[in-house]
Amino acid sequence: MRITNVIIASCILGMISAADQHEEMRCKARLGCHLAKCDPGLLSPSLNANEYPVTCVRTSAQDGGEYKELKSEMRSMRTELNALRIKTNDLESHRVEPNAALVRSCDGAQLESALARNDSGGVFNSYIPTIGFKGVFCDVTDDGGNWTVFQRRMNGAVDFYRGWDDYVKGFGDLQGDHWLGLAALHQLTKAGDMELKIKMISRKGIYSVARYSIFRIGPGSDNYRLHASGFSGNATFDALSFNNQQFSTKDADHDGRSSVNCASNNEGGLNGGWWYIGCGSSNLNGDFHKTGTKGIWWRSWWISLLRFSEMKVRRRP
Ligand SMILES: [Ca+2]
Repeated sequence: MRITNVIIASCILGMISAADQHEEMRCKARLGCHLAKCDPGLLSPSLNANEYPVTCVRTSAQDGGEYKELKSEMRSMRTELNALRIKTNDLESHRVEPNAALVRSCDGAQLESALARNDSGGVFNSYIPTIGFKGVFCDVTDDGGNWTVFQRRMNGAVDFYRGWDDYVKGFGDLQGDHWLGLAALHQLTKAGDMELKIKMISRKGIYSVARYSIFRIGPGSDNYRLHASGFSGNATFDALSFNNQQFSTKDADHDGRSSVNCASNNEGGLNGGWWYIGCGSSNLNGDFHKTGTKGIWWRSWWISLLRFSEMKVRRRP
């Protein structure tokens, strides 16, 4: 095949019959590219001698503009693809098994009914007012069950150093490390009749519990302020009762210390999302892999760095 004064730019657009000049012009108009006739000597014997199988190729001049356009389109497609990937990961993080029972909450009659059908607990599809259907992990065994788990750190597989939107809507793997979301937490606790239980295991293997008989999270208009009281348990310290604070993240500073954003990973920051004061006496959403103040701890990091934490709520008996 002989092609002159033409640069093939990986865009062979097809073989067409160009014996007819009119047809050739239509081809040019349709494809917007130059035509190059093939050497008749290379034609298949079965083809009519007047027919020229023609390969459409772009000239260098045309290619310049179109190539840039294609690159631009590819860039925007890549951006869209990345956005879709993020969205897919987010959906995946709260994926509910197709056969997951629909419950109104982890302590409702529907849950009892689901369990009676041999569901062993775990992830259920729950309807949360103003949010809609959302996967939740129901703990049906600990201390009588009926718990809705809203935070868990167990293997460090999920990054908790995230922004405000993620903490509001939730993230992670419901079967593993996850944060259910502040919006859901507000809906679950706003009636003021919920209790909180926090299970912790230190890096030294010490198991401890902190319980609060009253636990409520304020609305988004108050930046999901924490209300916790009625502490009991064997945890070293009541690290939440006095913490009547709004929630802070690395991009939303609502803490009680003006000189630093306690949620940031800057010097003085604790690298998480929490109801920090200045900066705090607990950091259960800190960095799983870090050992200093930016790690996961309760009371004081040098006393109780943790390798496991789980926070869950249920209606007060
Ligand atoms: Ca601050």
